[in-house]
Amino acid sequence: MKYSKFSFLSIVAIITLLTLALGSFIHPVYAAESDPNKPGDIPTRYTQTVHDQTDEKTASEKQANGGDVFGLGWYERPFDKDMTYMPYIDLSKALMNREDANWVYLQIFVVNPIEEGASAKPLFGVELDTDLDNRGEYLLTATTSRSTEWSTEGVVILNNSDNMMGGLKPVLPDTNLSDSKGYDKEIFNAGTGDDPNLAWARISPSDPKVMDIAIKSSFLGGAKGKFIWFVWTLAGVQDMSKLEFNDHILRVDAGSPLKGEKDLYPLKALWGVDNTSRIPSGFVPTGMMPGLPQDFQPKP
Ligand SMILES: [Ca+2]
Ligand SMILES: [Ca+2]
Ligand SMILES: [Ca+2]
Repeated sequence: MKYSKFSFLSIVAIITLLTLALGSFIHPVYAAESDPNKPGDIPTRYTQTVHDQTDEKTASEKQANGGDVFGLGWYERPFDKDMTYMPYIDLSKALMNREDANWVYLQIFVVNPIEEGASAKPLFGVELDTDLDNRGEYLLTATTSRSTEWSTEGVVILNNSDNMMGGLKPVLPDTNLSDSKGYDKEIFNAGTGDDPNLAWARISPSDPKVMDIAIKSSFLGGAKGKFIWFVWTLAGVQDMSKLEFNDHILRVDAGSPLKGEKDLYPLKALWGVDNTSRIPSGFVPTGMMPGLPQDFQPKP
């Protein structure tokens, strides 16, 4: 009995060693399995989560549930010009995952299934400040009429040619309306561009209220890349030369989704839009950056 017990333990030890050896071998294989030219499954470890106000509870009052701060470029306006609620563009959450060797994955969550908004032709997107000067470099947008398969169709990346995104005061409203160019230059459109596989989108196969977006990690500086990101849904204004909106549209002309803002309510020129606050990725902000949520601002 003693002998067989010893041999049982030996077998366990050998299996354990084999498992350990295989385990250390399996890890790098995982990265190699990721296709550098087509996105795949979205990793779930180390995901950054950003929450956004939703308005289903105040929709019947024809107003937003707070969260709209024109002066910081935070918009909570998933309503049409008559203040009818558009739940299929009401952002509730955004996730970012950078664990894949080849892809940065973004998941954009809204209140109702995206398909419900097909006739409004909204765009789902992300704005990126890649040199951390509070001025966006890129705006990626994806049309919502799409399947649960990854595709570059309807995916566009715009760049800004005057490096004046945000006018004289980035993020904050300029004193006078700005003539800065906004996002005026197309660098990717449905596979046309320097890299035909740069950016992809799909409706999440597991949740019809989620748009998945994949951007090549190398475009954002690879594993160590530092950038600010924030997501958008855009149905009313889709002229990207009007960004930043609070420099190109006066507050009084933009209107307000909040009845408390008596002189501004209801929505006027700037309707059918939602975004999140600006979120740092790959770094911890050490100086004040406008438009970041309080959690990310340095403590006084
Ligand atoms: Ca929202
Ligand atoms: Ca920038
Ligand atoms: Ca500005």
